[in-house]
Amino acid sequence: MLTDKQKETYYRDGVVKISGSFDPKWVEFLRRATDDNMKNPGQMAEEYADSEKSTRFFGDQYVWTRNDDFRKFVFESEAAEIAAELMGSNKINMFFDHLLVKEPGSIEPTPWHQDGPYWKIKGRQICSIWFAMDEVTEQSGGVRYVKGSHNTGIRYRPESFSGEGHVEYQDGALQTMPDIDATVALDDIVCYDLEPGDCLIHHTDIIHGAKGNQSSMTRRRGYATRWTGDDVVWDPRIGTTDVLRDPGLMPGDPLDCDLFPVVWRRG
Ligand SMILES: O=C(O)CCC(=O)C(=O)O
Repeated sequence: MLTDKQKETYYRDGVVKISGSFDPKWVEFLRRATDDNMKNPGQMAEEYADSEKSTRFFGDQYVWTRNDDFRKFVFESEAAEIAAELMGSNKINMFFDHLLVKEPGSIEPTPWHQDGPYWKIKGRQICSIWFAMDEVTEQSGGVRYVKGSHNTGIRYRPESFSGEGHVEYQDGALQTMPDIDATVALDDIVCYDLEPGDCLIHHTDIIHGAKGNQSSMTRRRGYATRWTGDDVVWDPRIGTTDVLRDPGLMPGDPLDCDLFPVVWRRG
């Protein structure tokens, strides 16, 4: 499903764009599921933008646990096998999914961050597949990445997506994210144009963020699924974000459970 060059790009840059690996049917399928979810959001849904200043930047997580269409994508689409091939894993768990919709005119940027520090898991085989439901450009809020930043060994303190700073995620051991726009050369920041059905796969430790959606017409609907491989274990650290419910795991346990099911196994 992936070329050697795509794998090399992922390991070198921390992110790779994949076109043509998903059946095109998933685009309409996920668009419908997204609309349904936005009308009937779950307990983890959030509005990241201030409604007095901006159109919506909507997020919801663990949508696969409540919505049969997202569940179908998680269990039946090409995603888990792509993750297995990329990470060279014998099994793949679904950690969680995250719907991220920036409506035209939504001014709220996605802050620069790494995913790993937010999450109660550890291991190297952790990736996200960000599936584009729309044409996406940097101007419409395409995700921007600092190439190679997954390999520095530095982890930065998580920050709230809704502009409230570090309130929720105090962990004195982690450094504050530097001002990436002011300190990183533009050549080291990559943002791919995407067509509906394309996806980006990124490593858990890569620094990434996004501008608001400056388009006046085009929605930016992304569905990020988070996948883990053989070496990943439960690691409920201070300063990490809540999961949907207690998974019943002990620190160091493999993730296999109802909340983080094994979706693919080499066989
Ligand atoms: O869609 C966005 O704006 C941010 C995506 C992101 O941070 C992620 O998928 O990890």
